[in-house]
Amino acid sequence: MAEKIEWIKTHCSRMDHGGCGILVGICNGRIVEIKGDADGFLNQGYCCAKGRHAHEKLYDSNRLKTPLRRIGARGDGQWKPVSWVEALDVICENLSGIRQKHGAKSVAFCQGMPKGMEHFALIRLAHTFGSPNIVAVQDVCHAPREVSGLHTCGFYPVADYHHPSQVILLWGSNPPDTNEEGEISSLLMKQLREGTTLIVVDPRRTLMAEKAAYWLQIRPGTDAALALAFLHVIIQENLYDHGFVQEWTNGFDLLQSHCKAYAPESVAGICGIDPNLIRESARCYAKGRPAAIGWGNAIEQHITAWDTTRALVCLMVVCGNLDVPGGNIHALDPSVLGLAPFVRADLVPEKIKEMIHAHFGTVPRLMTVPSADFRRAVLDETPYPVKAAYMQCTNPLMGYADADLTHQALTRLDFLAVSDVFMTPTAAMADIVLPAATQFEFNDIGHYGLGHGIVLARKKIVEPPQNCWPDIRIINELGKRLTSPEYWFDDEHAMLEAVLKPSELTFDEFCRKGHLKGTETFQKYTSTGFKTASKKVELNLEKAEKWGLSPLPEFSQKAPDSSYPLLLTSAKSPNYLHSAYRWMDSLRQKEPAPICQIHPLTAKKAGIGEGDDVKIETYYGKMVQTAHITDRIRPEVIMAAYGWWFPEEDSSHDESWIRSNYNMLTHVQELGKAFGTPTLKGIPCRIRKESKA
Ligand SMILES: Nc1nc2c(c(=O)[nH]1)N[C@H]1C(S)=C(S)[C@@H](COP(=O)(O)OP(=O)(O)OC[C@H]3O[C@@H](n4cnc5c(=O)[nH]c(N)nc54)[C@H](O)[C@@H]3O)O[C@H]1N2
Ligand SMILES: Nc1nc2c(c(=O)[nH]1)N[C@H]1C(S)=C(S)[C@@H](COP(=O)(O)OP(=O)(O)OC[C@H]3O[C@@H](n4cnc5c(=O)[nH]c(N)nc54)[C@H](O)[C@@H]3O)O[C@H]1N2
Ligand code: SF4
Ligand SMILES: [Mo]
Repeated sequence: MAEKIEWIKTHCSRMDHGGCGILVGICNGRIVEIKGDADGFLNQGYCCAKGRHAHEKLYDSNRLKTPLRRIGARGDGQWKPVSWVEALDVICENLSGIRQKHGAKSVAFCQGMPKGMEHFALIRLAHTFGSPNIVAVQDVCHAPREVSGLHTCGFYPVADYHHPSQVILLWGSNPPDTNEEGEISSLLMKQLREGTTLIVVDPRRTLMAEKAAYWLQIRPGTDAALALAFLHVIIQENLYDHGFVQEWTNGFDLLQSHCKAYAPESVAGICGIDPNLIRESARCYAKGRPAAIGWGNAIEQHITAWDTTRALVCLMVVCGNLDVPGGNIHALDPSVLGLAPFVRADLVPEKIKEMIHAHFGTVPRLMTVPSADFRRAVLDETPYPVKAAYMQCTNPLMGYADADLTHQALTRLDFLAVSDVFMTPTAAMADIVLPAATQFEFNDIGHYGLGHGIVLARKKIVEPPQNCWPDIRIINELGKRLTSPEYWFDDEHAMLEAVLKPSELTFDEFCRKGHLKGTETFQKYTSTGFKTASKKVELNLEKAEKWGLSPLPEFSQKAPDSSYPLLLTSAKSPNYLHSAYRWMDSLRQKEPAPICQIHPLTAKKAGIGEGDDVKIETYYGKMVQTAHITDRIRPEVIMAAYGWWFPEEDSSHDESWIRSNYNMLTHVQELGKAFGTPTLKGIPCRIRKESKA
């Protein structure tokens, strides 16, 4: 007789930002199947391939299962298994020693995409240790949207897919593949089925582009110009919300005259889009109230991120779509412990002045160190030396622009500890590698601190391997040893209970509820004003001048370089999360190799056929990927895969992370001033056929 499967409810995590309610089937203490939960608040039964296969990573034979201590030269791949006590002792000895010699700020605490409570626990560890330096990937991921929003209208305006919109404008965002920040595409798809009009700005003919009433196939990197052209049309054609603009904004007149220079006819050549299409889509967005802008990564992975995100907030504002149901809203958090009391920035009162990036004049309210500035501190000791790093949930050799520079920085550090589930190229550079427990193996709170007004229960389903610890436990234990123990919790469970305390729910009760959502109230500004100095929306952001930034969004074009006539860009793979999980067989079978998409005309010119190896070069570096010829992209665009390394090869072997790594072609020589953002999308490049090895 077949064994009975027991189904347990939890939420998916760590395969993207997480969010889907799922049913996890266990048999004899082992997860055997995963499916979408029809009651899932955000997904209503949907579950993607990554989610369905997520449990397989728990049972991978190559998973890290014991703490390791380096015995050979850095990066040589020679390790000695050690106990947790020894691993933690070595970390504490080194970090304390470096703090004593160079000060607490010479230790950096690094995290990639936030996966759960571990991100905020790490920030708390940095602060209780005394360091202002939390290094994250926010310069290319969400900070441009969030911080531009905070300065312009006092909040981070997120697309509200929970209420019907007349129009949804997806701008450099591809929810069916990425479910960006847990905005699971199910709610969006439901609206489209019910008649919401879709506009898509994407250089690639995605599924959403196919569903769109207007698809603007933009030349990568020109989004600011297009957003300004939308503003031009909406203002010139008098389609803006007069009442809102008059009562609630500053600087409209200046914006109006500023946008005159951005007529669709003037930007059409820059963006590669028919001016009539620009006009019609701008009208459609302006007339379709309420309308939501789903803004994605593409607008912030460019040195123009400040101007692009500012222009898009201005669009929401002038069309009266701010904080209305079905528009771009200020989502209120449920009653759980606030971020500030949890992360304890109060313990580093000089943080704002002392953070590495303060020296480089980034915009106020950017609270994590951009990766470029972190490496300057390590390699040039500017503004002061950084000597050690603790890294969790991150693989900087793959994720940071200029992988070569990252390698130099990791080599230079006096001490590096990395927590991961697999021996990555970055972990291979560490002094201590810690084996993390992962999804399903511990209780966690999802979506905390992300600004979407919800938290999700992630109930533990199975025991982790004996020697794998959840990051929140590692941090809690390091906290007790490295900082004043009174800041820390009896165990990680007590940490979660403390976060939930204001809700008056225990973790078990929270799990039974599944999620908590903040109160839904809209147009909060009508009673309190906007949370800006003037209490109005700052269309013209006067203060920006002081920060060396433009008070009105701008676009200036770079002279083309005839040696690099094509434009390199990327999109997230639906099968992987950044550089992670290429070692999971079922996902790897779906996408075995790094594919770069080339338009038929471009491929023909270069003599490249389907499946050929292609060398892609920018001024800064090169990589090899496999050609896929498709007319889904513009002829001048090369849409390459990002995050590729080869876990089946020895990760200490250079070739593995160099060969097809997109970030070998990016650089940090020119950065956006506001956020220290490098350009990752829209880079001049060239291609040629590479003979097979
Ligand atoms: N499957 C999967 N899901 C993920 C992730 C993952 O790695 N894999 N990562 C997660 C993370 S951390 C994030 S931040 C989100 C990101 O999620 P998204 O914001 O959706 O990010 P991308 O896929 O990078 O880019 C979105 C779209 O931008 C298009 N694009 C490329 N260049 C340009 C350009 O210059 N202008 C415009 N307008 N569009 C352009 C791409 O074709 C793509 O369709 O996804 C999350 N979800
Ligand atoms: N060129 C280019 N560069 C980019 C981007 C791009 O689109 N193009 N996207 C950027 C964006 S949006 C982001 S968010 C960053 C992402 O940057 P990262 O978050 O650093 O990227 P990942 O490759 O997902 O690395 C995460 C690591 O966490 C590990 N991991 C998974 N689960 C756990 C766990 O439970 N505990 C621990 N300790 N480790 C775990 C994985 O094995 C993996 O090695 O990259 C950025 N870099
Ligand atoms: S869309 Fe994201 S949250 Fe949903 S199942 Fe897939 S990986 Fe998990
Ligand atoms: Mo991200």
